[in-house]
Amino acid sequence: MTDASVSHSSRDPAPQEAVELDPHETAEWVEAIEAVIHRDGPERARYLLERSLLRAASAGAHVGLATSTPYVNTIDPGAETASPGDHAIERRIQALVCWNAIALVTQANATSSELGGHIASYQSAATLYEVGFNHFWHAPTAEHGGDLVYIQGHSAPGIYARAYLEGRISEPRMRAFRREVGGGGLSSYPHPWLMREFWQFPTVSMGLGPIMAIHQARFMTYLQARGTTAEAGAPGTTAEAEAPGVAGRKVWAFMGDGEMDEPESLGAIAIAGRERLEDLIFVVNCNLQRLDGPVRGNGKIIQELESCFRGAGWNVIKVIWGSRWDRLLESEQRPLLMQRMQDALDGDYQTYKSRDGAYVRERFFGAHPRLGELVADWSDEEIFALNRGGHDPQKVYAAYAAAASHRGQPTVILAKTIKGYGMGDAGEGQNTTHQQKQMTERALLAFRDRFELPLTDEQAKAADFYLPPPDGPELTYLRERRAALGGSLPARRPAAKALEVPELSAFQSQLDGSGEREISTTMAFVRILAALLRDERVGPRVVPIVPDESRTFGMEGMFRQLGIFSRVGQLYEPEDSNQLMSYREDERGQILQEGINEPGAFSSWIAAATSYSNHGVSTIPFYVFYSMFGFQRVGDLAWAAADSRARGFLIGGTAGRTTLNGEGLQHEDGHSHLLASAIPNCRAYDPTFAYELAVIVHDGLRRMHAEQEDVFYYVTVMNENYRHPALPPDAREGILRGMYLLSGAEPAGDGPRVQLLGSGTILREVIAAAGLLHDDFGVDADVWSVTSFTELRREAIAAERWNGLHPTAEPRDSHVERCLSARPGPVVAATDYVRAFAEQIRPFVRGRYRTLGTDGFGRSDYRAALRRFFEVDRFHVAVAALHGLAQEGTIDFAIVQGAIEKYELDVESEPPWLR
Ligand SMILES: Cc1ncc(C[n+]2csc(CCOP(=O)(O)OP(=O)(O)O)c2C)c(N)n1
Ligand SMILES: [Mg+2]
Repeated sequence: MTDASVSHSSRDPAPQEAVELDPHETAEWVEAIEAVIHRDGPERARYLLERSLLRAASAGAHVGLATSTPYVNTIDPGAETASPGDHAIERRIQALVCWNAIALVTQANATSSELGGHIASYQSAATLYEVGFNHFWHAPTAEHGGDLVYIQGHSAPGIYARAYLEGRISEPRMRAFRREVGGGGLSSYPHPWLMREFWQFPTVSMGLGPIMAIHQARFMTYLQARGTTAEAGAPGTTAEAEAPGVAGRKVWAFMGDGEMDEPESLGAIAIAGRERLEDLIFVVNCNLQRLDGPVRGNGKIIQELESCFRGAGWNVIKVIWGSRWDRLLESEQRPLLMQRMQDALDGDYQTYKSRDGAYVRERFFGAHPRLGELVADWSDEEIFALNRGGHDPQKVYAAYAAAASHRGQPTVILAKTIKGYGMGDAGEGQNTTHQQKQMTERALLAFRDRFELPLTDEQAKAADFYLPPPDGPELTYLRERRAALGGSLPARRPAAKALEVPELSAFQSQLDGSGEREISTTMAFVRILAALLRDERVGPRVVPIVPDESRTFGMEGMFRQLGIFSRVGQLYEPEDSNQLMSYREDERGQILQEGINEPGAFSSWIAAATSYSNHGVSTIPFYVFYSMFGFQRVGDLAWAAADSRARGFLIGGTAGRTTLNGEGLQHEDGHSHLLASAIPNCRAYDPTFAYELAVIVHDGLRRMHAEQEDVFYYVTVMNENYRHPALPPDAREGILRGMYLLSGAEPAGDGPRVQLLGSGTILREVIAAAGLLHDDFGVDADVWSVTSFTELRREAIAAERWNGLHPTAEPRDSHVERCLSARPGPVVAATDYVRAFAEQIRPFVRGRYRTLGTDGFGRSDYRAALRRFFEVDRFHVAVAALHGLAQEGTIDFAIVQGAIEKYELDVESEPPWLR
């Protein structure tokens, strides 16, 4: 066996002849092992070999233990836990679920294929789900918090079909699969946003399910550890009566074998191994196919994955062969059969199941005369009926039972199945099966016959849904099983108890301004966070999350104070133990320091931001990261967070293209706000002053955790130090709506006048420009702080839409219009983001509007040089304002020319975005 229990290291210099010194002695060793196998079983043989190898290694032999095991089931038939279920009824229930799943997709595509859907994937996975639903997965109850099941996105039809049998989904709703407009239909895939009481986890973007599940399981250990703190008496901490806690709960994550190609799928498995996440179970449905064709036609995906997961410290359970193979594997030809099983490639296995028994006899068993003899008196049908492990409820049950009771490691179940199982020549094992959205009448009849469904020809041909009598054995059994496990799944709990959030005055020191001190908004944020952490009610709920950037953001003081969460605490003496701010890991630590791992950190944030629903306990996560490595890096996870109805704060640090000035092109973010603006429930702000930040964070807490709105916040903070004024009276509402008047030229004189809008760090250039305009040109300026162009646009397009649909009613004004309409003069907006950020409000600025932004690649230099380069400094703002006045005819163009010369603007170079 090529990859059996032992492999030589690639460094082993000894050629075969050099070590085969004594064939007789070798034979004796092999015989000895055979005797052990015979007497004490293969496990004992493995143990002895491992011990011997260790001894050889200690003497200098380059040996390594193999990362994969033979291509047979991990659990021997004799060691299987027997399923306690009624196998005949379970088989019938599964057939009904499979039928209704086919009917769901077929009906949706009956008149046109516009809606789409998937049949083959769920058919291959049905047993894997059914065994879980019947025997393993708890719904949330007073006693059990409920297992968290990450369902493969495009297996949704089967999950709907089961919910239909349970009476949770009506037939009209089943007929509205993928028709959500108008409400009531079933979403294409698991989307909590669209079916908020049903789906918990949006998994359909491949790879996100696995990484989110790992960090969910890790977050559960965090909650448990923090809950222990509460039991020890800390006030107001997470362990409280509102939820039964996380004890006994498991995370089950389903994924496809093709999906394992995604870096996110395998990229975090080492974390699960290292953290010994024993309540995490992956089920990889190895149907050997992805969308286009074979996953590893020339290899073996199960063996490859086994190596990866074993290397990462997981317990691996392979469920390759069904019970009908047991007899063959117990025969004398076991070694030869195992060799053949090992030799055949995944591409071969796929082809076997797309053909027939005669083909399997010839190609698989025919490879060796003694194997051929093994099945000589079998019919072709019997050979073809040799089943795969993932379709055998008993094998799957045994694997699940072993996984559920395994301690000390996460478990992955690698189940071999057939894509399009049961579809026959309509798709079973065929390369085209993934795209199959319908079954022909002939295929539907064949399916009915194969699974003995009680349907008339007419019903079958019409792909009618089939609901057995409610008091019949199938539905009675199905209900009883779910009742025993606490109720139906999947089920999402929309609400947790609202939190009492602190008053705005909790952040008084930020509201009062910084006086003479120059600080950054990053520093202000850290102080706001510190104030929140001190609050008795919400402090323990705060989950600070950082990729490897705490020191970048000045948060390292929290290490000592809060501790970094570690399941084992701190087993070493930290280098800086004698210092006040030493590095401290703690079993009850509050900070999640995720390493250099933005997708992982974001996944932890999602787990915390949805804890109100999945754990019945609201937590308040703050994920603080380099804004350039935020949405751009993990945008798909941000989308999944939005779909998940996440509630929490994303803090984009060192934001803007010219504040993080020395770091250059890859670090300087000028567009994350555009990416954030595309997410409907993400409230995004680019504040300048500490009081703005405090108002925004406070309102976020109120909306998300007191009012329980399903929104989350993206707030950018900067590392540029300056003085912060105090909160102006009446500014609060404008800060939240997106703009407010910072300084007006009151009383309005008769001279020329302009409106200057500034956002983020560039607001300070805008304020300075107002001074230049006044001092050098006698022009008055109203200065507006724009905390969010995105929020302004959202409100304005809503008003515009309303007006368009209510033409005879009194028109509604947007906040932008209310602010600017009575203010004379051209409008100039400047931002540290690309112009498109400020362009968002153009249709709602009635006068002349000019935007300045940082379009182009970032680069390193001094801030002043960069702002001049991107043409967003005070001089460019002033000249843009003067140009607007000239265009309006208020001043002469010669004045603008004079200003350009006075301020020495570079007029001949290429625009910055071309350089
Ligand atoms: C990130 C991403 N890329 C592509 C797709 C489109 N897609 C949906 S299913 C699928 C094939 C899945 O194959 P596999 O993971 O083996 O699942 P199976 O259907 O075989 O169970 C693809 C490519 C997707 N959903 N997400
Ligand atoms: Mg697959």
